[in-house]
Amino acid sequence: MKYERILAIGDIHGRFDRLSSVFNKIKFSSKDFLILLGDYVDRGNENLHCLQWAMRISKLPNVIALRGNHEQMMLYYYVTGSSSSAIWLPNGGRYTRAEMDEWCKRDPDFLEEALKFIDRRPYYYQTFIDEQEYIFCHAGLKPGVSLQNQTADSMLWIREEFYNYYDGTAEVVVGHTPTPYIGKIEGVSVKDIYYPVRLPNRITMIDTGSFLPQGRISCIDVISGQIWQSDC
Ligand SMILES: [Mn+2]
Repeated sequence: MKYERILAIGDIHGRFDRLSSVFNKIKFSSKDFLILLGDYVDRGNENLHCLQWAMRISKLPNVIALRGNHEQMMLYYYVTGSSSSAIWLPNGGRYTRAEMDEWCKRDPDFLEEALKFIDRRPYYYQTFIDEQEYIFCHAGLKPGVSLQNQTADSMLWIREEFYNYYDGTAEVVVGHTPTPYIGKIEGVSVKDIYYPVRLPNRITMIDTGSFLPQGRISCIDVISGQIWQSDC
């Protein structure tokens, strides 16, 4: 690949202050490729600013914005109205929903644009760097199942089954499970619970609790391994 850095940014969850902080530090340019791992909305106080930022920046040819489980819940809530959509509001969606009600008074088309954007989000991004396969997705992969046969539910929601039992050859970079919640993992020293974790089985977890009081938003360059974090 022709890019100098392959960057991934983890969960954002409506923290535009922390997003700006980390994004300013990385000094993103056309020489970089950037993958956003999803969960732009919910739990923060500037959820739609974060979603709008993702909508704008992903128009660049060197940016991919993936789908997170929070975008999926939001889509279900507004579009299908099915009983499963009821989980969105108690999972932080009530903040996004309240913002949406306000925004649509000024810009009645925004809801439709947002839902169209979410509906087009891919579940994963695969690339090869020096013949090493890399897979980026929001939550993870079901162990023993090929990439083509992964379900949306696995890629958006999986937790322990993935990080305890994944044994594939691809490097996998995910968000979804905040590093402070991972707990003690054998063979992994967690110096700082709000710092990305690389597990022995090729998984890198970069959701560093963006919405938590001491949390951060993190970015990693998978080529060099360099990490940038927002100020708290
Ligand atoms: Mn999340």
